[in-house]
Amino acid sequence: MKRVAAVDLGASSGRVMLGTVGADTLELAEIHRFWNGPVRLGNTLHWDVLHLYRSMLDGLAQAGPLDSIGIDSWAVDYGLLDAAGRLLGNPIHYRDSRTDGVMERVLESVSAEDLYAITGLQQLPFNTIYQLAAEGLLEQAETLLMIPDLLGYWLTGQVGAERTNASTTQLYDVRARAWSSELAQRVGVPIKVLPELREPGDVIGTVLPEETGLAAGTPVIAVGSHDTASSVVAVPAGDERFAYISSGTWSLVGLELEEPVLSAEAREANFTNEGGVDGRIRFLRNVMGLWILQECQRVWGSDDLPGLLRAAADAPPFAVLIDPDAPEFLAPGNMPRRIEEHCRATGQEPPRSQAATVRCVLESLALAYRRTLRQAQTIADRPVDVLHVIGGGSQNELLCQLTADACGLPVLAGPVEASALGNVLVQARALGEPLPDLGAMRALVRSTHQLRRYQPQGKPADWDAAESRLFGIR
Ligand code: ADP
Ligand code: LRH
Repeated sequence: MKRVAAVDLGASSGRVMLGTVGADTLELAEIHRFWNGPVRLGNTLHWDVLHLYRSMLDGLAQAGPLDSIGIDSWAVDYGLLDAAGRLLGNPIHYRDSRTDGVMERVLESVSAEDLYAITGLQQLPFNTIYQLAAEGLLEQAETLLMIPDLLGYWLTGQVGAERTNASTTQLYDVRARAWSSELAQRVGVPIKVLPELREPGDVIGTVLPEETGLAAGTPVIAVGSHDTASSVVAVPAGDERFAYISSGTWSLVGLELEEPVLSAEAREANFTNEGGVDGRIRFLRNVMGLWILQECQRVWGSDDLPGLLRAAADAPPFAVLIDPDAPEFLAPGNMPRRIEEHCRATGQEPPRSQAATVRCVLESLALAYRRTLRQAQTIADRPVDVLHVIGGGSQNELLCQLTADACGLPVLAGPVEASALGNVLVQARALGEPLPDLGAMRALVRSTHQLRRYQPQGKPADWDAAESRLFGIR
């Protein structure tokens, strides 16, 4: 049996989970959960990185003796270190407005076609490359560390760039599997700041006892440090042809492939080819996800999500629809008002109640999933038979049912803590547990976790009509 800690930092909460892994055992216990989110300071949105560090240490201290520690977090964001290893500035949140218009500027010096041919990455305005083009501290920087690598550095003193998260920067060559010095040069990023790549499963170092107050000697292991990479490891798929939605603050909707798809079709449909564990490719698109609902709840001051979802289940279907990926939904703010404005701008009567608003958000997300999955299957030429929904959003029964209905596919929901499980599994393998490949890891998740099945219901024609309406207003 191995006893490992998974530090899993999502955009809405961070957690330290204790994982116990053996031949037929895969158990997770929540040791510590803490708030995470944007902190506005002046005009800039930051992450509270020291709160995350402190909370991580608190959780690890409570976890007791550990065989190892692994860290994963959301992608694209970073901290910069100076030559003495000191943090330069506080890491900035990807929803900050400093990248407004930057992508367009960068595309004047590197074409979208070249960028895609090298990186295979979807265009998101906050990709690391665009953040760096807006960065004021780059000249003083010696090292760039993605968030999990930064926390790993503070735990061990060791510097490196874990590959799955590096692949989200848009500075990584997806075919050469290396940093793209050509791109770095063309956008003015000194190549020296990009550290040596490390693999999921590599030992980063051992915990520094004096600096951290933790037991000396515990190894810190690189996992799929991009949370989505870790969560896809824990998709409980067998040998069926599957798609997945990693459902949390974002909905990451797509397929697992062996090779990237870099066609013009994939680029035009804005699909990404992110690097997965064991060299797999996550061929997916970001859908705005439950962020819209989180922001509605914040504005309404309502943390009774189950109550809101019950009311939404009784609200009339297909009353109004939004394009959840519209840029106005990206930044924090008054989301209910933005939904109203979006409805008026698209000639629809805005929702009149919280229940109607939630229904609108969930149906619109289900339609976005349907469109994304259909495109993914066509572009990658990979038909699927089943859709796995994993992450916090897999607990949303209404959304799971709407997703099954909209996509015309059976949905298998769970596990909820997929990222933490993927994190734990990669550590356990590195420590010698017999988990030779993703198939073995997924079989262990399947045999130890209860999944909930949703069969498509209702009339497919209703969703066809809703989709035509949505395209009509886009
Ligand atoms: P992230 O890792 O991005 O922070 P999570 O995977 O933790 O996100 O998922 C958070 C989301 O899960 C919340 O925004 C919420 O919509 C959903 N969620 C959490 N608990 C429940 C629940 N009991 N029922 C339905 N949905 C839930
Ligand atoms: C999900 C996620 C996603 C990224 C986004 C920034 O937490 O890592 O895969 O696109 O955050």
